[in-house]
Amino acid sequence: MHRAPGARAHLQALHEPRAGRRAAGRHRLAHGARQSALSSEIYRLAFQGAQLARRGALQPGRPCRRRASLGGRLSGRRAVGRGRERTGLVCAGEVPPHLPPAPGGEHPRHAALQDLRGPGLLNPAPLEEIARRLSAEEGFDAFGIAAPDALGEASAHLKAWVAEGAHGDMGWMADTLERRADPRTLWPQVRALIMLGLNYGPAEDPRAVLAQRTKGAISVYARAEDYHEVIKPRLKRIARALLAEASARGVSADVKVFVDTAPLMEKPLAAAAGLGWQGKHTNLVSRDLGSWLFLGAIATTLELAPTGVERDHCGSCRACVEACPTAAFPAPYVIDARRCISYLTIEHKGPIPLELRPLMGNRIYGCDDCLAACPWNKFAVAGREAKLAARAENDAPDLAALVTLDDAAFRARFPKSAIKRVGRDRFVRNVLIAIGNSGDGSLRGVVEARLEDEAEVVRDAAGWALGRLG
Ligand code: B12
Ligand code: SF4
Ligand code: SF4
Repeated sequence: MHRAPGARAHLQALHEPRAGRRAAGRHRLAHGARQSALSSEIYRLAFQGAQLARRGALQPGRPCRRRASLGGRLSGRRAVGRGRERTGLVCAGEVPPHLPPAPGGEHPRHAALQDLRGPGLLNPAPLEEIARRLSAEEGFDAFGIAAPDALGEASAHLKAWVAEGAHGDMGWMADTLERRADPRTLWPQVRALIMLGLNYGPAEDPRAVLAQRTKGAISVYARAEDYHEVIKPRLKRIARALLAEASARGVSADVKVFVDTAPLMEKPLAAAAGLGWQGKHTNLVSRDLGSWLFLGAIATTLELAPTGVERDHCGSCRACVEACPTAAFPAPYVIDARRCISYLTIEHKGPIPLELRPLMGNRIYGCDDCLAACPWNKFAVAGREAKLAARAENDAPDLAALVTLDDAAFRARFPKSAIKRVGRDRFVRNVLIAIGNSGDGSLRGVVEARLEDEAEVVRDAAGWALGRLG
């Protein structure tokens, strides 16, 4: 992929004060998901296919005996749960009976069963194909496999980007730099990364709300349920079924699932897996789905063959770069997060730099302008996942109502939503800036009520908004 030479030198330093750094180990990511240094989402196949056969893989419902060190019995559901005690084994009894046995397996019934089970089982489909089928069954729209060493120049770019300070006060980007720059440092045993994309294309142009100055613009990804919660259970189910299939073939393996929940460079890995390319807005663009794509990953110790790389199809287009209201792209393919409204409204805790406030318009949570500008969206279709469909109350909410929210009302207003993760103070700060930009003097009263707010960041934004309303 072409990168503009010398782009790094153009990164703009804003010298804004840095908010407190996050403790290493557990972080909140850009979109609020919890990030742990090494995910606890490990699914281990603690037995070989031969053992599986001996224990009776063909006896569904048979109780599962774990190794003493892991202790106890776990149900299939609990085996994929969180937490140390739930770090899961997949039990023989949880392996669906229709799966073929390990080739050359020890179980005396295998040969006879192969006859009964029909063609294809002597030469079962490659695990790559199984993974692809499972992903489609779980509703993913894009699939590919990347090798763990596929990051190439992206690692160096990440390091240059952080060294430049373009990550602003996302201290967790710096804290996790070495692991993020190489999946093999994150997890030395990893042999392949299954990269998945889920289309969340909006039904309408999300920019329509930008003209309604007394309404708040919430970015498409946050108008519905928190996508982390939608995607992660699906990744777990795929991982579990894939391990069961591998086990039936006598292969022991581990997997970890990620959706923005670990220091993993999801975009360049997805590009290496052929899901699309990183456009000039830096996000992954797909020829079939445009820019509206969530990414998820299943890392595994299974040796899976990588799929092809997609080449860059941006050409001479600059629509996203020119659409950015805050000029957050110092060069094509490079973002300065410190100027990005998504960063300012979601990640940045303190007061928003004065010079950027007027440029934010009524965007109160995230921003979609660069994504929406992409001509490849003409091939996009509206997302199929009901849980990711925008909630009507988040399409164009009244700023006057949102600015009055206290802590409890804020949590109640955004159930199961990623928005809840930024907390009430940061959210009301954003709403006040939008009110300041509305030019609507009738909102002075609700702003004045926030001048005595307990949170300093809210009082600061209220003072600024009042000044703007005149
Ligand atoms: C940090 C982060 C942010 C930050 C920084 C944005 C960014 N572009 O990195 C902020 C808060 C601003 C942000 C915003 C958004 N995010 Co975000 N974010 C992430 C996160 C956690 C890490 C991304 C990362 O590694 N950034 C580091 C930089 C270095 O990476 P990069 O921009 O890809 O840099 C590449 C190129 O730009 C280039 N480059 C960079 N610097 C330099 C320097 C030189 C000299 C050169 C030549 C090249 C070069 O090389 C780099 C490597 O390929 C990922 C999840 C994940 N774990 O990957 C989600 C993720 C990227 N975000 C996502 C989304 C949806 C968004 C928003 C659309 C949300 C919204 N509507 O508000 C916006 C989009 C803004 C934008 N244009 O990027 C999705 C993107 C899906 C996709 N299709 O690509 C992800 C993958 C989450 C997910 N699992 O779905 N995000
Ligand atoms: S999300 Fe908005 S502010 Fe951020 S880079 Fe894209 S257009 Fe610019
Ligand atoms: S808007 Fe144009 S330059 Fe930007 S990502 Fe899409 S095709 Fe590439």
